[in-house]
Amino acid sequence: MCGIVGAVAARQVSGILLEGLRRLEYRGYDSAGMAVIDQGQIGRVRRVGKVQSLAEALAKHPLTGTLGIAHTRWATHGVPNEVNAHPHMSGERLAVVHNGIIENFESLRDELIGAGYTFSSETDTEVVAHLLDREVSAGKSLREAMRAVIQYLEGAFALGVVHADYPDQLVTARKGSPLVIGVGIGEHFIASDQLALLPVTDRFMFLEDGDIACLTPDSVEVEDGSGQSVDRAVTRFEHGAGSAEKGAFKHFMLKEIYEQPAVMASVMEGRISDGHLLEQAFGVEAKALFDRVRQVQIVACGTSYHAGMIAKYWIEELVGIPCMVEVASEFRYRPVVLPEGTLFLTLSQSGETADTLAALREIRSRVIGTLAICNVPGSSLVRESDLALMTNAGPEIGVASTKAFTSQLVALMLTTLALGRRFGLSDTREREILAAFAQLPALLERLLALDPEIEQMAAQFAEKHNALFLGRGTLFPVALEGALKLKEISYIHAEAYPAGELKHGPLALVDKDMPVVTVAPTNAMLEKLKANMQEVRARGGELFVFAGQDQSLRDEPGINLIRLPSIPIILEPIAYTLPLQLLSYHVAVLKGTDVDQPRNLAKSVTVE
Ligand code: HGA
Repeated sequence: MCGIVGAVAARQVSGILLEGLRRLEYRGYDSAGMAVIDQGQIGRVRRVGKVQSLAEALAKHPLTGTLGIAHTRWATHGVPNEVNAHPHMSGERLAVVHNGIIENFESLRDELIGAGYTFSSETDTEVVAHLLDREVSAGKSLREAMRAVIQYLEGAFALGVVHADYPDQLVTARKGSPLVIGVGIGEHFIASDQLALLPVTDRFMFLEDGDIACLTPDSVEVEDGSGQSVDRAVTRFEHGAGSAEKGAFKHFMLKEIYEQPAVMASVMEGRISDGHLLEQAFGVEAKALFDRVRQVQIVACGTSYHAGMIAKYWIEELVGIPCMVEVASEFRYRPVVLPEGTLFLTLSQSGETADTLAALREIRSRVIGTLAICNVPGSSLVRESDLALMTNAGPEIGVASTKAFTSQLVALMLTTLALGRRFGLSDTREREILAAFAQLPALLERLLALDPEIEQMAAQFAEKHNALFLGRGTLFPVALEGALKLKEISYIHAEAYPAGELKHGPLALVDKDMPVVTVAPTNAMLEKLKANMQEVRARGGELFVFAGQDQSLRDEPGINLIRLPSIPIILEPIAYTLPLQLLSYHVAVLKGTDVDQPRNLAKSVTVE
């Protein structure tokens, strides 16, 4: 995932741009570049690799000037090399940086070649530079040119453009990819996120999809998709949001639970356009690799393994190809049989999980390709896999994983859709699913409102020594994850079972001292689940039920019920995870454990 920075000021901007790029490094990139306008000329420097390589190049060839744009690239079209690095230019007078994917770039490129333009890169972005030049050459202002050009573009984009004939204008536009305007005094900025601009401002304006803005040192003028001039609110940066600071929260874990609505949006940002998935988001080689996939082998550890288990339900239902899931520490040490056409998919928050990494290294030569779903760009897993999809969850400090898990699930659904297309999943179904996923931020906000009720429920666990978690279908891995959270941070022994297994053994454990947590959404499995709950009640077990809208389940003696809002079935595993995270959190706080650093556990398990 790449990043953009831009500045228009009265002072020199190259230092501001470079620091902005450094602050975007966490997003991952393969090359970096900068263009600055000085005395009517554009100076440009680009380098493959780290921002530090760009910094060293700039030390030798400094770029002076008060208007500029810069970029870190994560290639989607064309290999990572200097020619493909941004900014891209049309002629000598116009430069553009772009975050996103222009889906119709091939037809636009053919049209531009027909009009006499020559292309120097393999990127989709270069069409934007030439389209803008064509409009400016036809007499439009830079801003009018941007308005005209974005009408031609299909896909997702955040754009920053400078032109040597407009030495005090930075023109920007966004649709589907993140972009924020930093508001200063006598200077203005753009960036992919607020963190990039914190050294220069704490006031930000967020553009909406389809907006265009024209920044000068003294003004910011925004127009919406219909060309109407609009005011977008200026807000102050809230310290702690998305960063490695606790802010007002008592623990990182609680902060990270509460970040999940925003995280759901950032996993999808720039990867969906007009209701469908942009599969190039997986990387340059994605299409060629996905075309050859016939089954999927997922390997992961701990919480990530539970995410993989949910993906198995999704892949087998929506794609209709086999999906195997295994914990890495088992997989890597046994002789595995992998059929032709296996995509090897690893999941890890840190990308350094020793067993997962070892499994990848072991198997790489025996599969058609490898995909890592990971939260840390530049991690070993990402570097060593053919494709990578970042979960964009931001730093996760609490040892017990929360937002990393739910963001992995969103990334896994995007993977499911990319594969599903090749096996008959209709465009309509893909759009329905993505429309449901678009509701996630709002839905998770509503679930967070249940926090006080969940905190009350937690009081009944503080004295317990054991707990049982039950679920069916995709909610079985959710139950496993709920039990793992409780174990990890409250040290209460917890087990999870598919509810249908109850009578095959664990029912023997049920008595008045064994709380049984049940995730019971209103879906096709509910009637079966209710029968399992009766089995518990009949043995004097106390039920703690997270229920859907089905009214036959009631709060009554022996049944403690928290009712969740109505939730689309496809979102159930993500939605039902959140109350279980809160339950574990509050139990741990009541027990007085070290919530963020539970005993004996480490965040990134880099040893086997
Ligand atoms: N499609 C452009 C920009 C890539 C990007 O946004 N990455 O996250 C390219 O391939 O250069």
